[in-house]
Amino acid sequence: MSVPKSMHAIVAQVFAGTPVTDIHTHLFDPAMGSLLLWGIDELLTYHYLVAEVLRARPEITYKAFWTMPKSAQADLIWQELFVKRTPVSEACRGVLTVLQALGLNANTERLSDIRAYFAAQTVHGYVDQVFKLAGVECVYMTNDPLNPVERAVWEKGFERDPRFLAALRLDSSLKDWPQSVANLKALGYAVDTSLSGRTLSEVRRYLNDWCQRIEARYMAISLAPTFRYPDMGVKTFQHSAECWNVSSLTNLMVKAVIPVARERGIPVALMIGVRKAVNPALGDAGDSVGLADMAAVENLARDFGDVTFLVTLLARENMHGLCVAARKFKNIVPFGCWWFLNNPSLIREITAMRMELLGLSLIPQHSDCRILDQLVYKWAHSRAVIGDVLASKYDDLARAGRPVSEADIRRDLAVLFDGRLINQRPLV
Ligand code: HDL
Ligand code: ZN
Repeated sequence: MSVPKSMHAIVAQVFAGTPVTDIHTHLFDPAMGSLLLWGIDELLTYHYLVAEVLRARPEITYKAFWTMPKSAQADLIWQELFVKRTPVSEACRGVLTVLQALGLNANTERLSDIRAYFAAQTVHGYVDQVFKLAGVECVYMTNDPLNPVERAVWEKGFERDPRFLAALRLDSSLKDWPQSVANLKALGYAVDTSLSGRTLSEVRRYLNDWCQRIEARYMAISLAPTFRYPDMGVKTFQHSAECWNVSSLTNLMVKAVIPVARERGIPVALMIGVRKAVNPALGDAGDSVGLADMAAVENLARDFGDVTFLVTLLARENMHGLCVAARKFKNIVPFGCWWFLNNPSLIREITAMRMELLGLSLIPQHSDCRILDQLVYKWAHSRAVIGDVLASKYDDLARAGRPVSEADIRRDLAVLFDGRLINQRPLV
């Protein structure tokens, strides 16, 4: 007589066959050329691994590292983190998961054979292979029209791959106002440093123009821990440039971003808690974490109850408060275990907390991939942990007299991972 499968095994099997929508990545449509990063040298020089190799070899100066060719950086990272040391970190393990899924031998001191494999791939064929291996239906890009390289691609036009959806990123245009004024003016938007006159309507025109052009499904902005809404006497804050900008930022959010989100019926993604460039010498790896102000999130959700706020926070200590805020406001949709939280131990803790407080009304994960190949590992690792948490909840229900069927599991995974919450339209 066969032993009945455990709930964990059933969930793992169903989840493996359930394609996911990845609501936040830094990937690009393959038609956008070199903007889409892929292959072993990009995988190994991911900024997470840059930080780790400089910890392994602290005598290497930042300048010496950054002046190395990318292939030499990758060779160094492979030698130091994968050959001379055990690749225990999540970012290291991820590279191994990718190589294993591709059937490549990671027990090698040299990268030549692995590089030869990638050299033989075409980007379109490899996109198909990675999406299939990762079980990903579609990904959302992070699109920035003020990036001249990206803007040129949009302005030239290209045939879209329907698997790559767009999200308009607002950091470069709004976050550090008035630093973006010259760039917006150069694009023909009659904006002014002081947010006076036509500036706010011109910012709305910029947002509408580009949401239209890229078919943005949401707008996103990352915010410092100092973000406050409403501003509490910001003019009295003389000590921090970040605080000084908050008044402009809040005006831009309230009088430009939110009106456009309402008009277009799209969400606003708030990604709060980034302390930018605490170590500028590390480049993309130089950002750190700070505690977000939950009241700012709750106040926005209350004042704009008909706008969906997709919210992800960077501090572990904010995770419980975000669950409580989401219970208070149906238009707050917590999403992902972001960045420094995207590790098995924290994904487990956060997902259990969210399900216990919110049921299935959340988006448990996004990958944040910067390199295409990472979809394979970030989703393999997240499926394992999130599936385990869900199975434990199902076991609890069975013990409470409510067994869960395979159809229930399929329905639940669709609710959690097909991206439908992005399209919800809350009414007050
Ligand atoms: O601001 C963001 O979207 C972050 O995800 C940053 O890109 C960060 O550097 C990152 O890559 N996190 O994984
Ligand atoms: Zn990101």
